[in-house]
Amino acid sequence: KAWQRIPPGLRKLRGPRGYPFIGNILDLGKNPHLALTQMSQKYGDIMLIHLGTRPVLVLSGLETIKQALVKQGSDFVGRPDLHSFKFIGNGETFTFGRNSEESWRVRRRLAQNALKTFAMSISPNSSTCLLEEHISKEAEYLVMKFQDLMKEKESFDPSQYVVISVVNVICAMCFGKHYNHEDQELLSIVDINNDFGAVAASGNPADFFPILQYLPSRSIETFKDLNQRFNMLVENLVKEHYVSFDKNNIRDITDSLISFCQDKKPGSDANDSLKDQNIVGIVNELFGAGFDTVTTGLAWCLLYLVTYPKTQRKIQEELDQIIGRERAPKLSDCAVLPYSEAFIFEMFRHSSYVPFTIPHCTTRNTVLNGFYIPQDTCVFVNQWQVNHDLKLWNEPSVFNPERFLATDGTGINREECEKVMIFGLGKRQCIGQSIAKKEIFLFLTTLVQKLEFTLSGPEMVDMTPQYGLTMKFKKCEHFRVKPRF
Ligand code: HEM
Ligand code: HJJ
Repeated sequence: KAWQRIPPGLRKLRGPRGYPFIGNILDLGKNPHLALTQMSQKYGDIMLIHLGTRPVLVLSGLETIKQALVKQGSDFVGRPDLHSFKFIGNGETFTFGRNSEESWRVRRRLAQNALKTFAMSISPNSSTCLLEEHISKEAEYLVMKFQDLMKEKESFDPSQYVVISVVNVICAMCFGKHYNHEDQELLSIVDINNDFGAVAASGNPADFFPILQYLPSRSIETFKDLNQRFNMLVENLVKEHYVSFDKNNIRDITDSLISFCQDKKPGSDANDSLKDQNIVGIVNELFGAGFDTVTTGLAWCLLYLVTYPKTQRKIQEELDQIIGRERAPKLSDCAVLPYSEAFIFEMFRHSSYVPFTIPHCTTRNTVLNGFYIPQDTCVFVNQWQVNHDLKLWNEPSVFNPERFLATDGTGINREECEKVMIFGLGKRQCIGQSIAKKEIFLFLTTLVQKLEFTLSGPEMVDMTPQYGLTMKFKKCEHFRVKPRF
């Protein structure tokens, strides 16, 4: 009803006409990112659709998105109250929850600081940071494991091994814990082809049709079950930490959060915003966000390597030339390996495997580029559109890492990289961005320095992304590796 009373002088939003009751839900189809990109060409960067009876603002175009999420950041910082979000982390997450802005800010900053401390501190056993130490160890294990698998089988699916390695990196920082690659309990929880991303995706019908919430649904049941097991795993680890907690020996992120809870003075603001039970919520989402996104990114890297062997060779030539074969790559090598970095940016852009940000919500009545937008409007931000915008990119559908190299061939073109949108922007921008890029860079370069990746036959892989919060490709068991030296 707020939509009907547009203040004088302001423009009314346009969008595709929908059906009564269902709105535009059928228009989204199986690939909402593609459907909404196409619609935005007709209706513009700021478009209004209806999912069920609920109005949803869809933002496209890098400049428009910057205007909303950065320049008018506090107007767009909220999260909508979607049905599926209630089950994530027992409804205790600062990412999907609708707590007060104050409570979100305290928890977000706490998580950011804890991550930074336990990733970037110098390791006592070596001269590198903790993050680098964890990644190097896991990446070297993968190099061995892949070679062992080739002794047993014709070919294999690298994803299930990559996921455990990535989990081990985040687990080392959160819990100081290491899992065995054969741990079946963990594998059942962190299987990246689970239904988490399908249910938490922008435009999931169950979020917009209350009636669906009362009907039995396989995907929502698996979603609830997954979140429960996920929460249980984290809760047990946090409980163990309380037992062995020693305030003079803060071992990991969980300890640092416990310490924060115990230090705060009764009655202070932080006291209201962070109770002991929220610790589980915070580490839960660091764990969840930290493994799924990075594993999926690495899986896409491996897929592009085998699909574009010339690109793989160029990365290997760069590694041979700059680092040689004697020593392993380091995080600091990123600055001197522009082709490897360009490959990662092109993987982010071309796959756009996080097609939308997590949905946002307006916190007050606002005006965007002259359009009136009421408080509490659900907002989808189309990252896939930005990464394939013909106004920004030359031949966006072509996979070409060179587009990110400086024209004189000496380094990376930062201006081009800035146009890639996969971590969101503004106040809700991903807090794991720098850790995630470091992980993907070091895992990737360590693997391709030592191994050549191929498929066991031509056309053995389907690159079509399956729509979700993070988009995956179909499980592929046809990867092969050969040691390079
Ligand atoms: C939020 C992408 C890795 C923690 C987000 C968002 C995106 C994103 C698109 C939503 C932004 C928005 O709503 O506007 C990615 C990608 C990653 C990655 C592509 C890997 C390549 C990580 C890692 C962590 C992490 C490693 C933590 C260890 C978070 C958290 C939020 C978030 C806590 C919620 C922030 C908030 O709501 O205030 N990420 N992420 N992410 N990410 Fe990441
Ligand atoms: C999970 C996969 C999970 C949580 C959180 C609590 C915080 C992908 C984008 C942003 C990442 C943001 C966050 C995701 C949290 C997962 C994820 C899974 C359980 C969780 C845009 O993700 O299998 O289980 O519990």
